[in-house]
Amino acid sequence: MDNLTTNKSILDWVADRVALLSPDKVVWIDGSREQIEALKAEAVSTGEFIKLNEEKLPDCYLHRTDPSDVARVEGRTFICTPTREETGPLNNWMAPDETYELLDGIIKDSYKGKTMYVIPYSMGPVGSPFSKYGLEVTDSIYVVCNMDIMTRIGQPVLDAIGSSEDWIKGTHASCDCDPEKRYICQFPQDNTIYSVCSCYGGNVLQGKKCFALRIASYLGLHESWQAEHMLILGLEYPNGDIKYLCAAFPSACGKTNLAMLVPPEVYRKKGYKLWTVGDDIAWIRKGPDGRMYALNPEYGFFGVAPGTNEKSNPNALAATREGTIFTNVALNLDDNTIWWEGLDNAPENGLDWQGQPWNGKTSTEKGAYPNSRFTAPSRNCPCLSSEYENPDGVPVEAFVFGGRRAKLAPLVYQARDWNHGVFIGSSMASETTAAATGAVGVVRRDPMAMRPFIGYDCGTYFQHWLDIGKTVDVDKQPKFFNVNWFRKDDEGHFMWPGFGDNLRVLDWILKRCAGEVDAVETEIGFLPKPEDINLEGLEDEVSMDALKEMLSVDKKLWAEEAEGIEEFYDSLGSTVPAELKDQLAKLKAAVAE
Ligand code: OXD
Ligand code: MN
Repeated sequence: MDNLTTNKSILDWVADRVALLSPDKVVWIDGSREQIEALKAEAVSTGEFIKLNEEKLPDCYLHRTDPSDVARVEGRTFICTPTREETGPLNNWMAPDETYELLDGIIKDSYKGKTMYVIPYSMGPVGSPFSKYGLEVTDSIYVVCNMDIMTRIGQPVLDAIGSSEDWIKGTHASCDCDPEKRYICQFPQDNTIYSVCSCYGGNVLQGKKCFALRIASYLGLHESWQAEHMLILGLEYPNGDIKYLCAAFPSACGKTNLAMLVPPEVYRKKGYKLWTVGDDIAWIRKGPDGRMYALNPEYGFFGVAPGTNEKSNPNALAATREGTIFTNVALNLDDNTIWWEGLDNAPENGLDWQGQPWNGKTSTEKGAYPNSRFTAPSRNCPCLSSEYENPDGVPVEAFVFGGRRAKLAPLVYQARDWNHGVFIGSSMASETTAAATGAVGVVRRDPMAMRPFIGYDCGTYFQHWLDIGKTVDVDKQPKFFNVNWFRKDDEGHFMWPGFGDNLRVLDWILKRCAGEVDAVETEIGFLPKPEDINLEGLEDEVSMDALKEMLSVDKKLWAEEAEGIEEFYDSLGSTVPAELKDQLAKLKAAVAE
């Protein structure tokens, strides 16, 4: 097959990869449907893919990974910069030269007897001012087919790169998937990514976490924009206006569910609609009108399967009904479809995620791995925003942060201004699952939900947020909010129903942005007046007293929280901005008894 480009930097790099990896054959991924179909057929013939029921799940496949290779590996993820200081204390660090030597040693000649696939891909619509391009070489058809869903691939990307040297160089080598030799390495100064000895999506679909967050956050620092772990959604009002917001939550807090929520009936009847722009990553920059715009650089959803069902997220479920690759879910042998925990009708005649005979009615073992995934094309999502492909992104009214806090954080509150908002994001935290049993769980700080994804030093990242604020006129700045769907009463029950009813909170947030509703100033920021949260149709589930409780601030708990934030800031070293330390001092003073 011919090369698809005359770009010297690309051809030299591919030749260098061939010399290192020694493939039998090189195949350039051109993005044609015929090529992808042929690769899927090949993967079925070797057993790498199982073709599912074509009538019920057209063009859908099941894939199983090695049981030791089923999740992102934070402990083996490295930022490789010339100095340790550049990566900061939250990241693992290795020196670039030694790392190249180590990794090249592991992967040398590992493509022998195999094909090297060269995938040109774009994060963002090809040609958009936001978009960035990359190439990933891989020995895995699974990676090619997933990248085809998650990113825009092929010839148009090479045409857009033209003769430029500005593209990300990505090397993936499956090797033997040995967990001891597994490395996920980002080299921000070299625009380079290596994923070695893994085939799990979050490690090897390099467009996602490796590029669109770790490398992109570093690029954003130097080019004055932001790569954030945020969903983007639009709320359409009965008059047809649509307002957009971005929201960041740590994992297991329902980001995909919020991004695709179904409005409560009272809202639907009035004509409100919810539109999804993205469920995981937002690239954010100032537009020509001085406002901030967000774009989803991805092209698909790489979602957690278990728990996704008609009640929790009918839109995500619908998105998986065609052209989807399922990873590590259970197989229903009766009709050759898939199953996971949270769906009805567990199959009696099934195979579990490792391919072992499994009876969903009687087995106490899980059918699907808890982190099993679907890779589904965005275009399948029934509530996909018509602005999703807009190369200029959507204007952002609000940044929303959140986490699981059983007692501390109110249902919603608003920051006083940009810097206070950055303070709230920087001190974000979530309680571990101990919270589910009623006990207050262990608090893990996860600033802006970016803890595993900031490609450089955390304090410097906070400063970048503050600096971006200074570039935007105050009247054009998005407003900052914090939400907590997970507040519990004294018996340990969740106080807020969540899911679609979270729209009631988003409604208040957007009303605040439009200046349409008052708020109460408290020690921690602006809280809603209880009567301004619309409980219409929810009166049986949430009493006014319960709502008041969810909107209360316990100064003693906040004083403890301030101590926790101080400890966290201390652990981050000297780069934590003075402005944020001032914010912390203000909080401490406000909640002191
Ligand atoms: C993800 C994650 O898979 O955040 O999106 O881990
Ligand atoms: Mn994520």
